Amino acid sequence: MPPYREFDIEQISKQFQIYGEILHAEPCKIGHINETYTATYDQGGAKVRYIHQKINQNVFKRPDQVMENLVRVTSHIRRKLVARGEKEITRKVLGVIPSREGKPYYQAPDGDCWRTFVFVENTRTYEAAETPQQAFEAGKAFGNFQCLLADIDGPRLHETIPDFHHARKRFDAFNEAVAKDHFSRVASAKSEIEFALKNEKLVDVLLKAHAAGKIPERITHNDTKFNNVMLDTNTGNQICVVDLDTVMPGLALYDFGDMVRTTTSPTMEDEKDLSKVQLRLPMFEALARGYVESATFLTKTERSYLAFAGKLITFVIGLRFLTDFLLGDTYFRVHRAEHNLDRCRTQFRLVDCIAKQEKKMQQFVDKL
Ligand code: GN1
Ligand code: MG
Repeated sequence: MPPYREFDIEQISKQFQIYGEILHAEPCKIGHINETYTATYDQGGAKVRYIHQKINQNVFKRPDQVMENLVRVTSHIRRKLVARGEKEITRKVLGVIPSREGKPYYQAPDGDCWRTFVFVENTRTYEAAETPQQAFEAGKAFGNFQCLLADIDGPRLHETIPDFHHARKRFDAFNEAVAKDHFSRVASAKSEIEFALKNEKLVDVLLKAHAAGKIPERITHNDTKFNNVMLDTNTGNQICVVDLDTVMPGLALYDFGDMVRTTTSPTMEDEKDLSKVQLRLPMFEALARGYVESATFLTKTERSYLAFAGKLITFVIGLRFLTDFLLGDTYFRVHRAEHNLDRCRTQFRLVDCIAKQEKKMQQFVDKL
């Protein structure tokens, strides 16, 4: 996280349609990409919080398209929640605060793009699931989200990062990084590279099924980490999902796969002690129940790949960490030497854990 600059945030805060005066702001969330701050304002004596976030334009080349998608998606969900007569809608879907010019983001003279959201109070996020009930809520949160977007009309959403989960392209990029070895890091990642090469066969499975028309494109979240689910502090129920920059056309299975990656192991993504990495079957089962119950649109074929999707996405994200390590750490924010390599190792260990239990996992899903 870059150093917090109070003055900058104050300047940024003035660009949005927020009443009252800013009191203070703190950096928040452990995201690898964007820069996020929680800011507290005084509004007629009440303290109200907002999120200010700088969009990483190294990753998101078209912030205008990111925000166009985001506004379409959140407006669509909001309309449906209103029609259902739901309460507390400003907690259940992200609210975008317009800029002074009435745009969904503000572009500063230095080119940086900022946006502001309503802060969702009385919720919290976790880096790893602590109970099966939490895993269930996560599955339900993303299943609901996909369901709510299944009938969005108008043109196809923008692909904010083209080929984001395209496993074959990710594999090719990895191969190229190994071949070039610009940072002379191949030697220090020998066994990880071997692991990646040995598992190449995974990468085409879903792409082929999709190309053959067996699994459909849907509107998906594409970054379904467990820490993107806001759980109510009092009840533990899911309230909403956040981090909507990659909401775009994709495969529902990719979303489920990333849920498996981030809820089933008790460890952090960069755990160094690999013996702690595990696939906790009760977590997987609760997650799958929550997801399948709410993602009512899933076809039989999609359901038949749910366990596999966990293995695939965990592999592909490990591959992305490894590639970034080989390319000199330019994509994911790192906090120590070999950080991306550590992240890769935990992912690959989890791939092994999933492979060992994959049959059992799928048998469970088949009975749902
Ligand atoms: C990135 O920034 P964050 O943590 O929300 C990445 C995801 C990875 C994740 C790994 C746009 O998400 O794809 O799964 O790191 N987001 C982007 O922790 O690349
Ligand atoms: Mg993200």
